[in-house]
Amino acid sequence: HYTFFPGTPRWPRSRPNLTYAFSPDNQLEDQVKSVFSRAFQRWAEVIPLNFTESDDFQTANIRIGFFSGDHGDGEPFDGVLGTLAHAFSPPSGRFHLDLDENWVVSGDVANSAIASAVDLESVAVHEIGHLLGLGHSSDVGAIMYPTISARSRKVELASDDIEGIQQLY
Ligand code: TQI
Ligand code: ZN
Ligand code: ZN
Repeated sequence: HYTFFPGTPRWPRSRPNLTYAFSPDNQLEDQVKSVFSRAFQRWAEVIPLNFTESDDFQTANIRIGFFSGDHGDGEPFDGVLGTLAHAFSPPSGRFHLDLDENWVVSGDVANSAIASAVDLESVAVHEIGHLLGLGHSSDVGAIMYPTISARSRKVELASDDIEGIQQLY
């Protein structure tokens, strides 16, 4: 079953247009940016919010960056595997990913030759759930379940995720 963060923080429903931007310190390929776009779209399909990319990292609601190790927020990354990414509850909008992971953007993670390959879209969909106010779910099929099998891909919202997010928005 889904959970919310303490106090049930959420983005104000009166301002449903949320922007996201990528850190100017990362030079991301369009293929990588499109993975995030698809991940946001999966949530936008089931709630009355929409997400658009902004060029202004300072003012965007959701700020996405890839960082290695200690990156100044007291929650350092740890190299390959372990912590993959973290995102904070509304209205923080901070979405950080571990630059040291072997991210797979093609979606074909199961066939990667790299044992530590991690599917970017799977992690993005999960972290966006946190950014929107969902905590972890006890439902093993849910996107918000707190673990994922190695080299696996899970990007489709489960009914548990949908029920949770629709209760928030
Ligand atoms: N990062 C953890 C996560 O996003 C960070 C975290 C731990 C956390 N406890 C939390 C965030 C409580 C919010 C609330 O869950 S992670 C997965 C999964 C991680 C893990 O790098 O361990 C995914 C990131 F679910 F697969 F294990 C993304 Cl999909
Ligand atoms: Zn961070
Ligand atoms: Zn999580």
